[in-house]
Amino acid sequence: MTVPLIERFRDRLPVSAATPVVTLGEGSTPLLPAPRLARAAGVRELWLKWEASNPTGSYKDRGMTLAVSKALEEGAGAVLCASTGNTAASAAAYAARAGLPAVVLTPQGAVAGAKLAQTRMLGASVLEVRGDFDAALGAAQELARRGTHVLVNSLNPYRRAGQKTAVLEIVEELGGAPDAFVLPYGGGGNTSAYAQALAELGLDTPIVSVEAENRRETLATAIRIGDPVHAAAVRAAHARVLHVDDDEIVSTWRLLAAQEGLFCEPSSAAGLAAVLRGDVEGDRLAVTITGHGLKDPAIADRLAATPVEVDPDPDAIAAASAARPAS
Ligand code: AN7
Repeated sequence: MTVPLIERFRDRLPVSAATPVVTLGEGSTPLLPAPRLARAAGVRELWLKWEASNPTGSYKDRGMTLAVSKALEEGAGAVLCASTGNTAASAAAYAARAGLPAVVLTPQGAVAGAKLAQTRMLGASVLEVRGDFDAALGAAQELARRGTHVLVNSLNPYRRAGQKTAVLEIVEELGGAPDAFVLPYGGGGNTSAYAQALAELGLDTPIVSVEAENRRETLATAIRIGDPVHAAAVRAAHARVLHVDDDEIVSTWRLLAAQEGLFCEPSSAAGLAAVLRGDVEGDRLAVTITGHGLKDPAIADRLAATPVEVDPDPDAIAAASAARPAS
């Protein structure tokens, strides 16, 4: 099986021999060259860190393996999070694996249906909060203060410690730092985790964090977060914050699928959208693609080309198909 993230990076993580390792085979994700997109962006090397290949389909699993392992070690009775969907699914999966109950607070009506289905299947109690993500996170923090549940949002330092391993993998695989790390910016936990990794490695590689221009309304529901809880840490990390609008997110999301074969969820395309606009300096960029396209099938169904109806007849199929001559 894939080496668990906690084992691979044991010497760099706050674990001991007594820490139970709750793993689903997270981390060690592909780092893929994207030569066509590199040409389109005018950069020499573009590397895509395909975090969708984590067990629940997003990068959250890197932090969740550690947060849930530590919660179990510390004798927690339950874990709790607020989530736009991916943290929820990850918390539910690792809690199930650990034999702990998970309580998930979601902003009502603002979570992609597949993420909810995933979280429900994984046995979490899903509570739809009448309010936005910020309200749900506020309530989760208040409840966690009572000591009955361990908060596994990225405010939990173990989450960020786990998530920093994406940077360790990229630097190891490239044999050195890229010119910049580029990633989406929702709450900022991942930016903060990347900054922590760079500090520990003694690197001053720039981080470019890309947020939705309209945070409260973006169609990229994963990053529909009005008030990023790690804003101060993002500033302290000197991350460069850029904005992309929904049209740029959608066109990049489509390009990534059509030109590189990577079907991610829309929010995951935010970083690349800024790169394609030419706003990120450097010849060798590492761009993190955070979550899987199957997380949000409704938007793909709405925006992708519709199937054409044909009879089971080869001539009709040949006529209707968009087959191109081999080049
Ligand atoms: C695919 O699941 O906030 O800046 O509750 O799911 O570290 O918040 C998800 C965020 C990027 C933003 N890409 O990262 C949640 C949640 C995807 C995401 C982000 C999220 P942060």
